[in-house]
Amino acid sequence: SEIEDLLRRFRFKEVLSDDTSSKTIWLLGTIATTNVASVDDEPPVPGQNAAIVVLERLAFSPQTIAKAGCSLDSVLLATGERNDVYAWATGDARVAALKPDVRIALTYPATQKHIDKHRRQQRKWVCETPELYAKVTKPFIDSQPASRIQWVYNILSKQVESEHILFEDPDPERGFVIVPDLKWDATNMDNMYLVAIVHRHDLRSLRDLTNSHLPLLYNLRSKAVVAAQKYGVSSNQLRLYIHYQPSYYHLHVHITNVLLEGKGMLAGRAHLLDSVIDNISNIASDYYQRATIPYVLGSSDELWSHWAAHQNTSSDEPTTIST
Ligand code: M7G
Repeated sequence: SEIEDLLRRFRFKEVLSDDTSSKTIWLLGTIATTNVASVDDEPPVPGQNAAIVVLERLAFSPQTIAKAGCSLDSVLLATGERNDVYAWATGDARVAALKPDVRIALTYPATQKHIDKHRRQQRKWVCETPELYAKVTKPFIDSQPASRIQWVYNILSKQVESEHILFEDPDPERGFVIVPDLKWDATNMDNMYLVAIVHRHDLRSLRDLTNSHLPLLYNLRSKAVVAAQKYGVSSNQLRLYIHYQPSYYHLHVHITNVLLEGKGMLAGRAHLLDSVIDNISNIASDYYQRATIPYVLGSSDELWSHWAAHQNTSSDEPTTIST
């Protein structure tokens, strides 16, 4: 097949990044003009011979294993150990029910953008004080073109995805739309992922919330429960949270099944809606205007360069909470 032919001609040059939790590795290489192994010294040229190969270990399929049974006779053990009732080993699965075990994706020709996107990012914590928010983050948010969130306006105006709307409260102050999130296949309830997008356009992030928005937040919390019930997910099985920083600066709330776990829920990005409501209603109305909020920035985030420009100290030095 064509893909097989391309993969045979792939010449590895560099590991761009890897992720042990998703068991995935991103490789940069070239697609050689011939199948001959000796022709492999061409450097990758973006847009021409450069190629990115992604190798991902596949998850075990309970259905396949249940159907085929899984005798481990033919698992070749490389090493093994035993301690009390515990034993463990590594080896090669030679069991048909465990195969195929790798997914391969190829991008060819790969552009510089593709390569940059997959190259391991640097990451750092920043502690955003209200002063730093005003100086660095807010100007960045203000400079975001509306076109970035055109997809949000398309949903709110029912031009796109209207057939998927699970719930809408059209009220301009406290209303919102709930739709299945782009990331969800809408079939596996364990991974249920919905997103609630507020109708008002003036709330760009967590930082804008005060007690004047409590009616909106309460309303949203109770209707998220109703929307999730349509998929058989009950209120105590929901994780509701707001990202800070989000990718899109128009207030929206993530609504997921508590069984779903992933990067979007990491400490330092996901703020639980219940805590947000509690902080605003029981601690201070201006909690999010006064809070110092730590978060992680990646070097490919646009905001990274804005912080770098404002840091007169060495970039290696951690950003500390101002005293
Ligand atoms: P976020 O917190 O701004 O950033 O969330 P993140 O994407 O880094 O998590 C935006 C959420 O909206 C994400 O969960 C996206 O998967 C979802 N999303 C993004 N787009 C462009 C769409 C879309 O066009 N339709 C729907 N239904 N969801 C989207």
